[in-house]
Amino acid sequence: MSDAVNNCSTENSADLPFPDWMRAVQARTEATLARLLPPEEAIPARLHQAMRYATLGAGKRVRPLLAFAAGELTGATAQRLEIAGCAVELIHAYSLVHDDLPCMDDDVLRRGRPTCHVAYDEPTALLVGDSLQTLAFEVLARADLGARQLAMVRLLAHASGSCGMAGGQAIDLAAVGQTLNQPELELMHALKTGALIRAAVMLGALCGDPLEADAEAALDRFAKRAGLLFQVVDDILDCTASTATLGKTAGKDEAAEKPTYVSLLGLEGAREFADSLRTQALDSLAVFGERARRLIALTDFITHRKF
Ligand code: GRG
Repeated sequence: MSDAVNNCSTENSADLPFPDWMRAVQARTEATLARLLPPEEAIPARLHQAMRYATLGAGKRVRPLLAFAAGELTGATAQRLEIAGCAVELIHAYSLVHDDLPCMDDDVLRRGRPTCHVAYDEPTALLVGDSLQTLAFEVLARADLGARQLAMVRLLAHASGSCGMAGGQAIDLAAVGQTLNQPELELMHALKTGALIRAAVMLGALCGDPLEADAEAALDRFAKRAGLLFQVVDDILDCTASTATLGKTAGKDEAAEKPTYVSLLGLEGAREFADSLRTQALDSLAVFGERARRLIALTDFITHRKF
């Protein structure tokens, strides 16, 4: 593994400027995912090729970045954080494959490439999602993650299931053509997008030493605000950025008559809401002082991202 890839460990990353740290975590995540996924020649080869196609070579890796940044609060090792971060990223990759299927959002472009069911076929894409999801739990269960490993498995399962991401997707599908008020919209997004972002942060922290109860509550507050912020920015980008920049079809929410923060608050209102979520997220980190500097920088990255 190259120095850049190794340097993201919490033991020796203290001096890296944020962009270098971010690139190092992204490279380490890519290398770990490549190692954890079945080789593409292993039988059934077509399924394994499609799993690697859907997971490798693109994506911002925001969730692993959050896990690594949260791990800095509890002195977690990079060996544990790469496992926690990749488990969440595998769930995320599965959700994108299923979300793009014709029976859901029916999209042909993801991460600048044909979606999985277009590049392969629908049954394969369905099995890719299923297999990535179970691989996430296999990865989390077979590593040595310390005394709270079972709690980590439980946390990821809850965040992914019907009371988390899958439940949020169900609400999203039912909301097409409906007008939601702000609490309803917030619940949908807290589940669909927020639950996994929150899981990434809390899993990263769980890789290290236990936090005091009030510090854990502050981190949880941060994670919830950051998850919602991520979605509000996503809504803004959907109607302000181009398909080429996003690597996925722009303007889909409006075309599909989906309630979003932009449809509810207007573009300027959504921007103001994002700004207030950023402030609330950063306020929650105050208790951690300098140890939260990567989380602070990531909050700004999430706020100002262009895709
Ligand atoms: C199918 C159970 C199931 C759930 C799908 C995550 C999700 C629920 C749908 C994705 C649709 C979507 C565009 C949601 C908005 C927020 C989001 C998750 C955007 C994509 O995440 P990024 O920007 O993607 O982190 P990359 O490609 O960078 O990994």
